[in-house]
Amino acid sequence: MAIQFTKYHGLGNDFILVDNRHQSDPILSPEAAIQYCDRHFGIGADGIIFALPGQNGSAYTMRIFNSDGSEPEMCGNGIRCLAQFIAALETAEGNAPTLPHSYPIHTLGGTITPTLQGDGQITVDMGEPHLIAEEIPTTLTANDKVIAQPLNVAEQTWEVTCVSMGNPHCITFMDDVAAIALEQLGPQFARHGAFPQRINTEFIEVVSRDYLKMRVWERGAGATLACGTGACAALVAAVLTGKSDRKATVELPGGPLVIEWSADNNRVYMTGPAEKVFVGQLLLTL
Ligand code: ZDP
Repeated sequence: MAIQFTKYHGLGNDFILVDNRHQSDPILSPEAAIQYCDRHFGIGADGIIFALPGQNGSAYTMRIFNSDGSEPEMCGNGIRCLAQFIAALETAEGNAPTLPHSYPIHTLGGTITPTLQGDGQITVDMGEPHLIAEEIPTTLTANDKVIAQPLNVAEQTWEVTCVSMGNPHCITFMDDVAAIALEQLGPQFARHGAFPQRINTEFIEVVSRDYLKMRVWERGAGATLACGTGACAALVAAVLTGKSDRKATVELPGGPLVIEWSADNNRVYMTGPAEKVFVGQLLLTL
């Protein structure tokens, strides 16, 4: 059976999008995700995303498998791609949305709402960041926030701040992110014993109070060109440690995202692009 797919990316963080609206479980297995995400034996992607029927009053549901087959709760770049994908499906069916248009999407990390602006940018209401250790989850403290706490990795002590954007993030600030040994350190953070669900790791350089530079090692996907939830978590961590304003540009290897944490702490907004690259058919049998 041939299944249609569409390839999208958000600042080079790339995904295979599958129309799964006819069924409430993903039509592909985590093993299939591993194979299709492979850049040599498959299509190549950081993850595979399914557009499923809505739940709890949401328009649609998003599920995602990382390139290693694990399932994250949320995906910031992915949900911008999903919004574009859904709009394209609706347009092909004669129901083109009038822009700006918002889609409340059910995810394992709660309801997240992307809004397609008229100019190709997508602003996502990413919901509330969670800061208490057990919500991350991390065992670094018992029942408190983890802000600028010491963590030993690779025989060094790092000062880390932990934030959940539905999925877990560990943020470290430094003078020069270009100098960080990402491939060596990333896996050691991701699999550190203090993080029972593993963790996404962001290394951040504060260029100014409204401009951060970020490199990321993602749980389940490794070094990626961009991470939307990571950029949101990094801005929250920068505000918590007094390093940035509530609105800043976060420059990733694949390009910039604009992130804002609302004054009441209840919402993080992320604005950035999502591009369609190609369509094709899944032919591997798994
Ligand atoms: O939490 C995880 O396991 C991440 N690898 C999920 C993907 C996050 C993503 N890069 C984003 O943009 O938020 C897609």
